[in-house]
Amino acid sequence: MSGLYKLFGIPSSLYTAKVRSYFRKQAIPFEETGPWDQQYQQEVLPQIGRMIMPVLACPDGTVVQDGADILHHCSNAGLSRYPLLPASPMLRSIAYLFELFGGEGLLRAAMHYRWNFDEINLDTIRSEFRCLFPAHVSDADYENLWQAASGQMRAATTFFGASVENATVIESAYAEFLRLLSEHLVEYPYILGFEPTLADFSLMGPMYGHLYRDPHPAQVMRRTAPRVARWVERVNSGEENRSEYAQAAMTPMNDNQLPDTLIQLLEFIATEYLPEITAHVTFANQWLDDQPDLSAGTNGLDDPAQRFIGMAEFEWRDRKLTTVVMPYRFYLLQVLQSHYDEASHEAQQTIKGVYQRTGLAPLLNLRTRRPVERRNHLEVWGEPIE
Ligand SMILES: N[C@@H](CCC(=O)N[C@@H](CS)C(=O)NCC(=O)O)C(=O)O
Repeated sequence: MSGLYKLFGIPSSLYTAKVRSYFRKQAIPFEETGPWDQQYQQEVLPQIGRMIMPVLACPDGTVVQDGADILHHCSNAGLSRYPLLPASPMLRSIAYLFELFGGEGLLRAAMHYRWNFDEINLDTIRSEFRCLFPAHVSDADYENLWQAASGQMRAATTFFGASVENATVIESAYAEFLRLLSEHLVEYPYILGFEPTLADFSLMGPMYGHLYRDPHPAQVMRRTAPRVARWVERVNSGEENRSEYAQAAMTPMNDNQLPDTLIQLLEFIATEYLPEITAHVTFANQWLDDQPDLSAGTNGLDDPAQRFIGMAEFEWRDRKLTTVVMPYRFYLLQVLQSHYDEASHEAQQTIKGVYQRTGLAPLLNLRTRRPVERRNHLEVWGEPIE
């Protein structure tokens, strides 16, 4: 093994984009290769138990799967030149919120803009998906592989509610997000101020992996939110290209007076994502109640690599949606909640105040009856919470 960190993923992978941006911004030398790589196939895959990206192979031989775990692993190893998490408990809570929302809440827009614009996107995506397979695969063989891989992702698109029928609402919600983020970026080069954090890296999943790179959404972003496109480039670069920001203004955010532009982004997250995650927690609790004998340390399903437990319905903006329930989302939600539980009374009051003001307060108490834990690189249920 080389002395470098090795990242397994492909350029168009959503979750790999989160990890790649962290490595680039933190100026950590690494090499990236696809899941076709011999090391992935022969050493990594048997360890992680499912075909998934991103995976990080560390120089000491440790293998870490999952974007969130990879960032926290590297941060704990002291690799971050910019702290992954802000020191302030208030801002840290918002960083965890963006980790949840970035990877999971923007998935609908990310999938819609990739898979519902075939005329503009399809040739590009077909070329991008070639990176999943070894270079020697023939065109004829690739055609079959592409049909299978793209078919699977198209099915996933509808599981996340990104159907053509929902197109106008998805697009207007995303336009609103771009507008709010553009306004926030007038004052701040990053989500939580003047340094990149988990919040920025997490948003890179959808915002870079799909929405900046795929032809149709790339044009939408460039034309309607060029400042957002520059932020995507900034977060993906080791350089500090923030010349558009006045040095004088670089005072850290004040916990007790968060910028209105950030508050508005939080309100957007409440409207966009709270109904969905609420429905998913309700579904999961019913599902857990129906399986009183579920063994802790398992996912409760026949296939230990399966990531979905069912479909839940909820009201989203002016319509009803049914989306797939993934325990992984609770894994991220729990981090936000544990941080809140462990904060000082004073910090809890500040966090609660902001969550109440923005409509996010239910998130602090929305809990599944069992925690989601990670065992052997898979998400599993823990013992019931008393
Ligand atoms: N929570 C996981 C999600 C990873 C994930 O879904 N990755 C996609 C690519 S962006 C994947 O590998 N999908 C393969 C599959 O589901 O078969 C993480 O952050 O690592």
